[in-house]
Amino acid sequence: MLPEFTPITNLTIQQAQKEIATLQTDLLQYGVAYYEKDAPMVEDHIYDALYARLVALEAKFPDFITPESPTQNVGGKNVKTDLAKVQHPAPMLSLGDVFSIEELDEWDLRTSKSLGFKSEYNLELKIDGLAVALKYENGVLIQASTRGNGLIGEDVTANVKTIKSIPQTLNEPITIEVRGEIYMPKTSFATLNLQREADGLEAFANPRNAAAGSLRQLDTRITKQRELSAFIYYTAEPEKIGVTTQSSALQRFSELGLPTDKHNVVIKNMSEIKKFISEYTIKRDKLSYGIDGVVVKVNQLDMQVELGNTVKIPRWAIAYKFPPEEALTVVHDIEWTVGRTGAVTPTAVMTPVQLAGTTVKRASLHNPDYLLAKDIRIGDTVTLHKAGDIIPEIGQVILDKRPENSEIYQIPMDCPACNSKLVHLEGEVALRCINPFCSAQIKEKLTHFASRNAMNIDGMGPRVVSQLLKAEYIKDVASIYRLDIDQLLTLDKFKEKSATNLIQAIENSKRNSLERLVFGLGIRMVGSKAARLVAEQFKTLSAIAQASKDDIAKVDGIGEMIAKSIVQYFSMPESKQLIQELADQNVNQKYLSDVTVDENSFFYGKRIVLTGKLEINSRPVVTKWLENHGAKVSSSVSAKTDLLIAGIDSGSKLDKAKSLGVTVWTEQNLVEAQAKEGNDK
Ligand code: 3B8
Repeated sequence: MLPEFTPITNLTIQQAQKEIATLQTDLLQYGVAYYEKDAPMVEDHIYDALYARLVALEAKFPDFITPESPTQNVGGKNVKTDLAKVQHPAPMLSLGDVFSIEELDEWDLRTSKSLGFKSEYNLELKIDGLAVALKYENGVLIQASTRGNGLIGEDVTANVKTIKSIPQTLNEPITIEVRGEIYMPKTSFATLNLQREADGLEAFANPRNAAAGSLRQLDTRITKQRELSAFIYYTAEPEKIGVTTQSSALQRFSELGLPTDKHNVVIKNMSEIKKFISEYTIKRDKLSYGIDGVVVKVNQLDMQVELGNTVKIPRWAIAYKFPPEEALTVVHDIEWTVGRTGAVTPTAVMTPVQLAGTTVKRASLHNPDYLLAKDIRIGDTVTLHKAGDIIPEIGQVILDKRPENSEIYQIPMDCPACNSKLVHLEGEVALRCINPFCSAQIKEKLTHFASRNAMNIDGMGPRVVSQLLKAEYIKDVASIYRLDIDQLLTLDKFKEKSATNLIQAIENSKRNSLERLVFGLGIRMVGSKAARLVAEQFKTLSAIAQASKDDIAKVDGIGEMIAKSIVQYFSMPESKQLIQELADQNVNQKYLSDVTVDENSFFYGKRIVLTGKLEINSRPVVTKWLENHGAKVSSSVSAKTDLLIAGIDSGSKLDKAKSLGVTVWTEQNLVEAQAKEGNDK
């Protein structure tokens, strides 16, 4: 929580000195945690507020500024990693920021006063990522670097080259340095964290940390597996592309093949800024990437030059930061669930509250260490926010509101499903159930096997899996293929038709290409992407099973850890037996290269509904395109719908989607995503 700040004018010199010293030390420490370890110790808005307080104090008491103060080097961080260093030809500045409309008005006044007239502004969304500089020589990408301390950054060329939206060659053979933001789309962030939790790794706090952690990797293969994207917004050499305004620079970047965010607008007066800000305060939830504010830039480039820069920030641009969305609620219970790998994770169950557009009542507590570090107890009042605007996360406990008789939460010793003793495997934060016969693990494994991206057995969701397990009709993956209609008909809610359909779906799944089976087996750390890569490379399940760790690690996009996990999996006698049983049931174990649909498409396997009048493409064209990318286009919205694409005059379907919390896109969002899919090929 933020401390109450004493008004600066009321401070004695001694008090000021003490506060400045404390802030300098704390902020440096937070900076190291954030920039070097990608593991923030405090929330962004708290860091920002403390930093602003330090700036104000140092301005009033300049004698106490030290060279080590975080205010004295850009971004307040000293860079230290093993990546090579790169000196920026011109300092890579960061933006000054404001947190209220009043401060924005003051900035506008100062700017107009310096210029002597009111300037046009270009408004951009402030992408929540990390800044990079890209050097192109004769149109070829030759270097990429992070901001670092503004003067010296880190060489991330090899990693940036794995980012599909960043072109390796421009559409024109020019030599230019451009700057932009690398980010991780919200869906990729969510998937990555789920996977990390299943693997007992610490989740990333937000997409920006995930992007930074992914980019600042010494192992390029890891970066490649993470889905990063980018937007370009700046060059110090506009003459090289013949532009005189920021808005036309963005246009030219796009012509050169560089990715740009298309939400920018040019405005003539401040009332329009306010409209833009309130518009995106609401719309930000719907964007596929995180934004944390709005950037206002003087549009004329010659006016930017006239205004110039301070040592740290440009005078011609400013970032308006959105207020953090936070709510208070009470924790009623902590539930423990067993995942398919046996990781036992706690979830806080809370009084439902409205938070950034949705009702929230559950938040993952990730692992016991996390829960204990925050000292969350039953009955506690906690702050709740959304990490990276999507995932509800508990900030901190409000100690003043803690019930008097509260007790430290006791971490369970036994598995909530099978009662066997839980363990901490070495080097893991997760608590694990290692009983191979644990009913919850088996249920999760089977549900995963049947799921859309794995064997895609329609009609075999968690509920049916539970029914089948309870009736003891199935016990492992292979037994799914021994089910018959008569068994299904004994189950509640099963009729002739649904039973036949399920048997048919099981039968169809035998003809899946190998990558689905590999993913479905639930090998630790092997996601759908890694599964596809090894299937493509080795072609048959037995070839994968016989491959050595080194052979597997040689596959582009597969790291040592994944390779090790695959070898370990296939070395287990149970796995060998399972594979044999699947083969006996004629489950295909070969890679079928004639799969036409790109399983990596964002749209793959999604249930999508179109509504309203589409303006850019006709409905049949859009439907066909979506189906070609593996989506199921249906006509009615339900809780199972993944995405609603709403055109003009969308009516009841839009309302229903909103009430169900289904993601809603405009047609423009779709076109952008389609463009991205095009680039990905
Ligand atoms: C000058 C211009 C820094 C930035 C800038 O979306 C400068 O323009 C900068 F010194 O950091 N996060 C943006 C974003 C960030 C910056 C920017 N424009 N749209 C962003």
